[in-house]
Amino acid sequence: SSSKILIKGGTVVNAHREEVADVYVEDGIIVAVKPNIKVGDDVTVLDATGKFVMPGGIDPHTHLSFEFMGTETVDDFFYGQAAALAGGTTMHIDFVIPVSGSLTAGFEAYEKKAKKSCMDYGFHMAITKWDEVVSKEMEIMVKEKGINSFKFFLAYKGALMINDELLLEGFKKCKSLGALAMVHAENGDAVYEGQKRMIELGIFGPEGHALSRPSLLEGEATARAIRLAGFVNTPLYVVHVMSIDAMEEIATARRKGQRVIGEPVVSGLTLDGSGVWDPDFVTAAKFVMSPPIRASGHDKALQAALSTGILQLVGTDHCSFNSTQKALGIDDFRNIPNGVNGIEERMHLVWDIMVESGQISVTDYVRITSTECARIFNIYPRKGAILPGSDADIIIFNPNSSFEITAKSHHSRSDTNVFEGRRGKGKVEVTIAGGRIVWENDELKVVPGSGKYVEMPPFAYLFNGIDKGDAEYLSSLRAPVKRFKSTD
Ligand code: DUC
Ligand code: ZN
Ligand code: ZN
Ligand code: ZN
Repeated sequence: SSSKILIKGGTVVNAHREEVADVYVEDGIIVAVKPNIKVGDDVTVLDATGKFVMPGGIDPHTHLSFEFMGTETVDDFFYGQAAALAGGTTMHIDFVIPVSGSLTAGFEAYEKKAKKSCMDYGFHMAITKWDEVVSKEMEIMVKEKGINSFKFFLAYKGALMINDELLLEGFKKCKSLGALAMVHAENGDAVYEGQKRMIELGIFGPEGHALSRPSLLEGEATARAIRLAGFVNTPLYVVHVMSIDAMEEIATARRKGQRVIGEPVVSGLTLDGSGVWDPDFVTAAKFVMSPPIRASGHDKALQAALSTGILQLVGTDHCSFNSTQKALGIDDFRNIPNGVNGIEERMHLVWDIMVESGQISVTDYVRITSTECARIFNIYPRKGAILPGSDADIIIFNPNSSFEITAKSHHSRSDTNVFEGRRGKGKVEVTIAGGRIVWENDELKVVPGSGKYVEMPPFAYLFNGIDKGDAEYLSSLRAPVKRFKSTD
């Protein structure tokens, strides 16, 4: 395809407005957005009349090539990204997992995994232990490696989990570096207890996974992380908000003026927890993720929170395993690799449940699938906008067409799909990534190595409500009281 593209006659939607305009792209960059652009015949022209022209989706939460629970996800950086592009997502932010606690080794491993990328990507970094070396490495990641967010696990006891003392150290370090702290919020000690209870009751199947880690444990950890972030006075990003319990903690904190960001994921927004009760093990096991997909009612409540701004952006936690891998836990749910798909389905499903259902506007759709993510991670308006100078990551979306999700037709390498059989209105007809048409007429044209690493710069000032700054705060305190011993 040509390096010059004109998208004609569509309704261009940004988070800040929609307008009928043409979009002209040259060498990977959006050059002009205005009506009636005239071009020469060396330009590929796409007719978008009656369609929406929107920024490509940005998925803030994925795990490609993730070595986890004794196996590795089937979608690597090439296949996972190809699936994403077929579904209208043009950038994702993946979690670098340290190698034996080393951030540097983890970063190098992920750099290598990502070499085959066919779309742009960024990295968050997980922190799984704490010492002076980790602290120093965090600084290197922020100052030299383009990472501005760190995730702490309050779950996965004995593996990824860290305790409150170390969480506080991590939060303080994030604040001092101008990086955003993120949490996986479930109480890992209580989950461990819940798992023992299930085993004692003789419940070994996938339903035991959900029963062992109920939503109150997500609510507890969310509340704790929020309060500790408030104590350190640094903003907090809560990943995969799956329950009313967690969402309400975020709502309360935000109402009180604390800067807390909440990320629901497509599985939590669109599914109820009935899947793990399927009598067929493989069907049930495919729904096993952490935190678990909750009972009916949580999904609708999370949608409502998203539509009213309590939650701000949608991720996927895309972490795909096939049936054979899920079968590692056939005798014991604790060995089922945790994770579900979503990177390819997110844009369609969010359109269906949020826009088609009448809960949000098309501009809001762009905000929650793309723009807000770019803003939060400090890469806007290079990403998340259709503006002159922005990267040419664009989708043409036909609201009058329709989509259907099946494992047979999807582009992930997994043999299952948790959204199997879902249909709805709307379809991503064209995806342009980095100025190249990569998805058109239901066909992918992806090139390994064409995706670029997007560095995410740190924040000069982490705003969290009214931050007086430590010195000013201390000087505002009363002087210590002088006390005398009773014998004096
Ligand atoms: N939850 C999952 O289901 N998979 C990856 C990691 C996580 O926290
Ligand atoms: Zn997680
Ligand atoms: Zn995750
Ligand atoms: Zn196909």
